Amino acid sequence: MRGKHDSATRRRGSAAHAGVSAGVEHVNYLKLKKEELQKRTIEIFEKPLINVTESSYYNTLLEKPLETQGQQANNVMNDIELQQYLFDLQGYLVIENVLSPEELATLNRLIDQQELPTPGKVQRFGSAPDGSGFLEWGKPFCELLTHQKIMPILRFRLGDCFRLDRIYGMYMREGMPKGHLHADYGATSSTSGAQPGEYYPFRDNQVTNGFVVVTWVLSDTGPDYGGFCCIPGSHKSNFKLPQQINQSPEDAPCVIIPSAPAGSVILFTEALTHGTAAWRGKHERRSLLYKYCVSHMVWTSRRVQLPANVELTPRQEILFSDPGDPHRFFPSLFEGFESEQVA
Ligand SMILES: O=C(O)CCC(=O)C(=O)O
Ligand SMILES: [Fe+2]
Repeated sequence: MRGKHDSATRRRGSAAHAGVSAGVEHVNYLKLKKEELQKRTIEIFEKPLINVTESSYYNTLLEKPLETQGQQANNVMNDIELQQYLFDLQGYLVIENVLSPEELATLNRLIDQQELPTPGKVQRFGSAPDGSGFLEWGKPFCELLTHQKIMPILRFRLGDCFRLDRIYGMYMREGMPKGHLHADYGATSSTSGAQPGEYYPFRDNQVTNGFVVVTWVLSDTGPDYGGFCCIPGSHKSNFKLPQQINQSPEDAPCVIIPSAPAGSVILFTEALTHGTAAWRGKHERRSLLYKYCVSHMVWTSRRVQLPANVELTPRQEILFSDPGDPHRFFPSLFEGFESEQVA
């Protein structure tokens, strides 16, 4: 809406050269007087860029806003709009305090009970496919599949229909070496010579992104310890990763190890150039990775199997479906599951 000041400016015939056509105001900012320019600048910065509550897209995503608004004002990372912006900007997102200390202790205890071999060359545990991997180790692992904190974020990335493509845990002991930086889509991917696909297109105000990894952090990771590392923003890069960064990522300022205390979740797109930094922590690294993709995409021809000993919810079971065209051959994870979408 035009303000009082705009019409007054026009009436005076000042140098503002403001005009309105089809509801859009045209202003030649170069010709505005200093005070007028200052006032407009302040107005622009005070106005929210997107009014989330009025956005119909947002309203279709959530029946009620997340438990965020007001109630959790001090936990800004619960704001879905902020999460959306940062995930798109960086290609990854860390949300702290998603797991309670009790949930964390339970998951770690269940892993301890497995008496896994000491991590060495192999840094992975509980992988699937084949089989069900660590999902068979108990219900708490299955509850993470459709955790209410991650589902709205996955919906932004993957739409209403997505599947669980693969899972594995990662564990590391002090002194274990780094892994190579890589991206599964885009210029840096090993298949970049193939027919170009669309790996991170942004169209019609929606991100369509095929693969998202959800990493549940069960012990502190970050710059002091090692663990997940990445090049923020690299999911949008048009150029292949230069050799010198690939060879010594630890010397490249663009490679970061995001800080993620135990109980956090790290979400990242597989189009992001990412990897595993050498582990320097005195404690064991423990993370659980759940990899989701849009329903019509697959990484491998094998499937994660339903765990035989844990009863899943109908919504969780959808994640194990064979690939299929969204909605036509693959059901929505949100329609009919509204009660599971908010706390
Ligand atoms: O968390 C990590 O160490 C990175 C794992 C990884 O490369 C991946 O999930 O694709
Ligand atoms: Fe990876």
